[in-house]
Amino acid sequence: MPQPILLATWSFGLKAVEAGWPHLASSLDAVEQGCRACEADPEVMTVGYGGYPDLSGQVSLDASIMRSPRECGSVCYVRRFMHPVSIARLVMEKTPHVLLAGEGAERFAAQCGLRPTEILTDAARKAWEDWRRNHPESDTRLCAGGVPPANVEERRPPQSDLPANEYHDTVGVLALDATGGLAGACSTSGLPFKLPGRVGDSPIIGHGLYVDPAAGAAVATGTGELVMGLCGSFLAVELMRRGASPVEAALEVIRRVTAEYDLHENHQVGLITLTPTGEWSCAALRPGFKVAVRSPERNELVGCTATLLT
Ligand code: SD4
Repeated sequence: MPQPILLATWSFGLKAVEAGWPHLASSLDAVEQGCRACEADPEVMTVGYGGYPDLSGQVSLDASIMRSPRECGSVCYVRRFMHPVSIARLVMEKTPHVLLAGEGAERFAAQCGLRPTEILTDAARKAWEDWRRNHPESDTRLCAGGVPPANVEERRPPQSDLPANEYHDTVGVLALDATGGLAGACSTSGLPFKLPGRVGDSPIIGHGLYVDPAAGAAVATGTGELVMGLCGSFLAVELMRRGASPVEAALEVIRRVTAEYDLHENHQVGLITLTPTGEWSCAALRPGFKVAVRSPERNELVGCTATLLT
C-alpha cells in the first residue's frame, strides 16, 4: 500500500494539511477538512469567509470535490455560506448532479441543514472600498447594459497592480490515503473585484480539479481564465495516464498556457499533480508558488519544483 500523503496549495496550505491530516483515514474527508480550515479563516482573503468581494461588493464562493469521474460535486456563486466545499460534497453524495449554482446551491445547502451566514468581513469590505477608490473606471463596468470586457487585455485580473502571487490563492488539496484512495478538493472566492457573476476554473470539473483513481489527480490555482481554455487539470491527469511523470504533466499544462495566451507579468498559474502511487510534483508559470506537504515523514512548505518564466 502507498504511503499516505496530503498536499495543499500556497503557504496557507500548511493550515489545510494540519486540519486534514487527522482525517486521512479517508482521502475525501481529509481534502474537505483541509479546505474547510482555510474557508473559516478570515485572514485567508481569497477563500471562504473573509474572501475579497466582486466589483459590486458581494463575495461569491466556488468549490469542488472529486474522487473519480463518477464521484464529483461542485458549487459556484455561493454568497451566504462559509463552506462551499461541504456543499459540493453534499451535491456529490446526495444529488444526481455535479454542479449547483447560486441561489439553487444555497437552497440545497439550507435543505441539508447548513446554516447561512455573512461571509463579507470588515477587512474585505475595506479592501474593496480602497480598490474602488483607486479604480474609479470600474464603475462603468457595473452599469446595466455597459460594455462587457471584450478582449484579452480586459480579461486580465482587474487588480493587475498587485504582484502575481498575492491574489491567485485558491486552496487546492490532494490526498492519497493508506488504502490507496485518491481525492481532491478546492475552494476559492475567485478573482478579487471580479465582474459580478464571474466563475473561474475551481468549480468546473476538469479545469480547476480532476481526479481519476487509475491515472492520478491534479489541482490548479491562479488566473482561472488561463486554465479553463485548456481543461488544465484534466489535461495533467491524462498526460500522467499516458506515462508522463507528475512534473512533466504539470509543466506541459504550464507550457500550453504560455503558448496559448497573451500573458501579463502579474499572471500566475500553479498546478499540483499526484499519482495513484503517491509520486507528486508541482509546476507554475512563475516563482512564488508553494505547496504544503504532509506525510508520515514530512510536514513542510516547499517551493515549486519547476517554473517556466522568471
Ligand atoms: C479562479 N483559480 O477563480 C481561481 C482562484 C484564483 O486568483 O486562483 N484566483 O480563477
